[in-house]
Amino acid sequence: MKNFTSVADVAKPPALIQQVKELISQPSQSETGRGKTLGLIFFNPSLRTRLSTQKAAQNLGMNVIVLNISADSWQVEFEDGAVMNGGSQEHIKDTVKVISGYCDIMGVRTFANLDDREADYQEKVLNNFLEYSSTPVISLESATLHPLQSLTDMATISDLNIQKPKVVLSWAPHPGALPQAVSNSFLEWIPHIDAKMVVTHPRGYELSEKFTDGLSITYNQEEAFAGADVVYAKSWSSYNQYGQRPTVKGNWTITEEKMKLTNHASFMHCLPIRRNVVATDAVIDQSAVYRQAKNREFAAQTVLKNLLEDL
Ligand code: SN0
Repeated sequence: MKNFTSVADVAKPPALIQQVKELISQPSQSETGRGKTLGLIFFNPSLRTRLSTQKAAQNLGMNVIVLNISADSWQVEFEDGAVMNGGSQEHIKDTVKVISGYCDIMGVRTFANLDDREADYQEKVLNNFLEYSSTPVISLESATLHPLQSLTDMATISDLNIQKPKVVLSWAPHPGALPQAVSNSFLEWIPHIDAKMVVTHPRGYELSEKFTDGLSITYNQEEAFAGADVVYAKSWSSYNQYGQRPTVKGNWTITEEKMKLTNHASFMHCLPIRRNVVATDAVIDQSAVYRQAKNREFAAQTVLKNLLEDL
């Protein structure tokens, strides 16, 4: 594997998911990464991604350096050919070339700005890393995808050992406008496990057809929940009215009553979760979210190991 920025970077996604499952059932450490350095670059906040990837690298004997660009570094200019007489001090080209000189593998987190759909969906920031880095690049969540989360989610679902589970991706309320990355990415990976996929969201919250083409989609959340084995909750802002939050009819918060419609479904969420907005305390407290968060370590370790082997 040369980079890990979407499922398209993976030659055999089911084999990678299987490797994560094996690590879940039998955690292990190795010296594969001895003497190698992982650089983790954050343009946005992170808890699980940061710590699980650091831990995963340590499990492989790697050194890790972390930079929070917005808090600790120079302000970065992204425009090609910019005359830099304004607020930003360093061009992304220079930032990436310099950091990659210190690293053997580089991870980057860069959220959608949710203003300019074209810029977000062209993955402008991530592509600067791919273009200017001399090392493999791992997405730690980009504007439109979150592959480490999705690889974890596929392994976590597959680890339930339910034959062809019914998996429901449900939109949920949130006080702010969130990216579509986690949901897009989930839908990009789900064909690589044997599942029956249903998406439910209010009108106006349709995702890009690139990710939902051919899927079963309903505006009726309760109908979607009937017989579900997995309920995966996520809030996202509108794709069509980009970054907006059109008015929603009814209450989409996931409650115990709604979960009773399912086939004792596992409740999943990437976290952080707004308690009693996305889902009630009772739903979250009995859910798979902590197992899912722990599995982030095994997904990151699997990805790093594959990248190290191909250095
Ligand atoms: C991010 C998102 O893509 O939805 C990261 C998820 C892994 N989530 C948030 O930014 C949540 C922030 C909030 O206000 O709850």
